[in-house]
Amino acid sequence: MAYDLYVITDRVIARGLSHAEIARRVIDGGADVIQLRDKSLPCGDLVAAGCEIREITREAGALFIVNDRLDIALASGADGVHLGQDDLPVRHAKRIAPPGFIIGVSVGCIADAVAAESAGAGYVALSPTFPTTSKEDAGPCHGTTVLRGICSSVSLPVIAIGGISPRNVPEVIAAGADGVAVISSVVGQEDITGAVRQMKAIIRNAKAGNDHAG
Ligand code: TZP
Ligand code: MG
Repeated sequence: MAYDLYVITDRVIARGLSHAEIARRVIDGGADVIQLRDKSLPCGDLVAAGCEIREITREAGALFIVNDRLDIALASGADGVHLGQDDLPVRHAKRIAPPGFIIGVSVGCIADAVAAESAGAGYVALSPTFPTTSKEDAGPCHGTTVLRGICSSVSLPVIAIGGISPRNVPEVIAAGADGVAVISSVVGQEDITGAVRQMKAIIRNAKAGNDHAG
């Protein structure tokens, strides 16, 4: 499963585009994962958006993850859910989730990442890696030293989230991250599809550089 480019929907940052429209543009550019994230939509609208994104991602073979809401993820047929440290604990989510369902977890330190792995998480995301204005309560950023520590402490895919831009992707990949999760660097751009293609090319080059470095 590739986590290279993980794009998170945000209707405000996308200047009012619907979640499905964001997903279409992101998938056209070749993103690997799309996360439906909306803390204000009523349940019915959220699950409807989830079902639309499920169709769009299924056709493209991309992963579909729902933020926070295991119920919405299951009801819309998503591949997984993304949980924060204050959301449903992984071991409880696993009691409800079907086999193979992915549970991603936001972590802020090596200990969180190791705990998430032992509880059965499918991937971890260092949140936030760099300063971000896209999430109000993101808290202080952890940087690439913590990222590097997490990458060498767990065998799960590790994703960097928060303040990721084309400029800092090489540094994040060099620290050992498997991928990057972004909002503004893709969803906030006028040409969303073009921004995805550009980020994918930068990630590909950075990974090739790691391979050459041995
Ligand atoms: N979780 C941690 S940081 C963040 C989320 C949803 C926001 C990421 O947005 P951006 O614009 O890529 O910094
Ligand atoms: Mg959350």
